Amino acid sequence: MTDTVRRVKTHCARMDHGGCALVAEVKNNQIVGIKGDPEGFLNRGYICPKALASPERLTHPDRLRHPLRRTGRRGTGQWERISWQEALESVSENLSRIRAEYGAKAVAFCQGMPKGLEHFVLIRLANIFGSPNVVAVQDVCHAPREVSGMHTCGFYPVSDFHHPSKSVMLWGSNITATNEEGEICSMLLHQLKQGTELIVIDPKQTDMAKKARYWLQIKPGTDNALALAFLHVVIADELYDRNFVSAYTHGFDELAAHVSNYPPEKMAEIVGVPASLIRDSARLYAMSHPAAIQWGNAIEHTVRAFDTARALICLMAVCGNLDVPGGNVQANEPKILDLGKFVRADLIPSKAKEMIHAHHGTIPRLMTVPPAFFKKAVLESVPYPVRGAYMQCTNPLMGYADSRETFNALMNLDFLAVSDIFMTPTASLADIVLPAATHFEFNDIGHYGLGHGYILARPKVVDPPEECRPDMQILNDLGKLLTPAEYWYEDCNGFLKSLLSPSGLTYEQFAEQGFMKGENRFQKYLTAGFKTPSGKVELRLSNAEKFRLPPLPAFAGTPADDDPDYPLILTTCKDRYYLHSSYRWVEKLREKSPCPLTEIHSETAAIYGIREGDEVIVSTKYGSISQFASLTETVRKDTVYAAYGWWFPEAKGENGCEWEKSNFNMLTSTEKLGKEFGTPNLKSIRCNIRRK
Ligand SMILES: Nc1nc2c(c(=O)[nH]1)N[C@H]1C(S)=C(S)[C@@H](COP(=O)(O)OP(=O)(O)OC[C@H]3O[C@@H](n4cnc5c(=O)[nH]c(N)nc54)[C@H](O)[C@@H]3O)O[C@H]1N2
Ligand SMILES: Nc1nc2c(c(=O)[nH]1)N[C@H]1C(S)=C(S)[C@@H](COP(=O)(O)OP(=O)(O)OC[C@H]3O[C@@H](n4cnc5c(=O)[nH]c(N)nc54)[C@H](O)[C@@H]3O)O[C@H]1N2
Ligand code: SF4
Ligand SMILES: [Mo]
Repeated sequence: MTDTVRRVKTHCARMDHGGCALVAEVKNNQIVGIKGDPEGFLNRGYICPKALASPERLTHPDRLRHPLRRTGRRGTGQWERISWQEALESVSENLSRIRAEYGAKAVAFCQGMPKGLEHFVLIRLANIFGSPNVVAVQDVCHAPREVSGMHTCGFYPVSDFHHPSKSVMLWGSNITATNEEGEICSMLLHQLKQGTELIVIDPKQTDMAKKARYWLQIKPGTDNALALAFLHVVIADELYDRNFVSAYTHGFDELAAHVSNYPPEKMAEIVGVPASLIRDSARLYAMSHPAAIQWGNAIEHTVRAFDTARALICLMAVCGNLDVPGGNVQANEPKILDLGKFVRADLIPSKAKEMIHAHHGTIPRLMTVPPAFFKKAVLESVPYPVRGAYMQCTNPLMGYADSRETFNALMNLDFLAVSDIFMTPTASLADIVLPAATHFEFNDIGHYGLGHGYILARPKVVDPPEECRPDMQILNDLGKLLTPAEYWYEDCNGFLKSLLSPSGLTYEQFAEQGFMKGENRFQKYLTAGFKTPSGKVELRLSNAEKFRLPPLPAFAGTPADDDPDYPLILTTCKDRYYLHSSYRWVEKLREKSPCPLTEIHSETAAIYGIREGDEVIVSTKYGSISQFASLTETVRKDTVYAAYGWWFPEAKGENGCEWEKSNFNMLTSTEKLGKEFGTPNLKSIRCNIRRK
């Protein structure tokens, strides 16, 4: 055994979408030091507290280290240790039995936030197995932005921070805390120093709101109303890009007539922002070309996700900011294997018709099942029964809306296998639990399939502990048991090799190079038009009637109705020290954020007789939770921010680690869903609050 310190360059991952280049110092198979790599093309040396706590993530004494089989009743915490062979055979036998009895589509393959290549290997397994049902969290994470983009302009318009923008509008995106989209905020902060103007649309005074020229403290859930008011100003003041609009848009006159109904003076009260501020911000965005809109989760955390995303894409388009450097661009992929080929989409041509959500009339090109519809299939057999599930990298009991319903669905499955690194509330309900290796413990590739135009090398740094295995390896082995072996590789390096093969690079050469980026090509529409039915940006959707979609983005009222019993508005943002429900068990992070805090304006708190640190009960029509009050001036007086993702690993399995007590999703519901994506309201719910 050597005791010299090795330095390994890799990229951070699995604590958000990843992206920061890191240098890890390794001694005796342990990470002993970690820092941001000054040469990182995205982060230029930046590293956040989550990444600094990485080593503890790997070495925690309670980490899962062996496959487990349930012995007592489901959820009672009784397990026996079994071998990998027994575990894989049990998963394979159970899923095969369900396939024989109910058909392949009765098995769901579930994944949370995409973390690495195993996400796509899971889709591949589902496709080869013959199930159209990959359940993911895309209903509230990116699909509304991505798929609305595909229908409107033929691509997913991501903000381009690699080139200077004259102005940037951060719309419901807390980028310095979340590194949303893996577009590291270091690049934006650098631009601000060079004079880029900043507009922030957020109910909370975030770090970036403090730096902004204009901060619009919007009432949660009214983003589409505000975006329409922006469009009104841009069109009424004739600030739009005439040449672009006349040559490359479809339905401008209809949009113009439509948004004349949304003047700032009328919308000001709805959105809770003064009309003059709306006008000034819209003018600044339209007059500083190029400009980027960095849009976050707030766009897609309400039942109005589609109209909101559409209104913002129309705004990008009429201001001439689509696919120009420093605007919102269609990223060009490097020379690597096409996603469809990687996941073997060819093997399941009927997927779009057969997947669960097709029955619910969701938007075409949404390819993962919204969790609300997955639960309906499990609990009510609508549109057909789903009886088994394989879950990896996800904790649905905390992440899906309506946790009580999720609990019932998980309890109602005939078979549930969960791969995780820790015994989470969800894993505690499984029949088989598989101990996964995680970041730093295997060769991986980051940012594949995310539409940002680059992939990042994540070479292995240390060996995984005891029996932990990379999900890619677990799936490759399971694939051989469940489906014809010819579709699988000798080991999981086969996936890396095939992905990289068009580039001609081996994984080692790629890792040496660090990343691969597509070429900088902009304004592809000049020669190729837009990939839409009309070949133009569809301000008015030409297929609206066919797909039963609203042809123009509209404001159809707030996502949740007013309710005198619940006079306040509940919303949330992610904790900068955790990823969703993950890592509450990492001491270094827990010290920074020890307990669930509900943020409330000091004046509102005074009305409700709430003091700093009081234990409070936050209630909605759907449920109640307890958290601790944090008094602040940074949120609106009518809005309460409850913390999201809280369970208590230290409760050691008792009552599933108290998954109900402070869990935000006890307060959400699937009663009302957006038609296009099956999205529930996560960010604009009526609530009340009292001292416990
Ligand atoms: N109310 C509310 N609900 C939300 C949101 C919100 O803002 N508010 N956000 C939504 C969004 S944007 C998303 S993306 C989803 C997130 O939903 P999930 O992705 O399900 O979120 P996590 O709670 O982080 O669960 C991830 C799990 O993966 C495990 N894990 C970590 N690394 C590995 C690994 O390498 N292998 C395996 N097998 N497991 C691993 C972690 O221990 C953890 O249990 O939640 C959504 N739900
Ligand atoms: N630390 C950390 N980083 C993460 C994650 C994490 O869990 N923790 N999750 C990762 C994932 S999967 C994702 S998708 C991204 C998400 O990253 P973000 O898009 O930044 O997500 P959020 O923190 O949910 O919300 C963003 C902002 O929306 C504001 N907001 C709340 N309600 C409204 C509203 O109604 N309208 C508007 N305009 N704003 C509102 C919040 O105050 C917050 O500042 O982050 C990724 N990075
Ligand atoms: S911001 Fe994200 S990618 Fe960067 S160091 Fe932190 S967790 Fe890693
Ligand atoms: Mo997400």
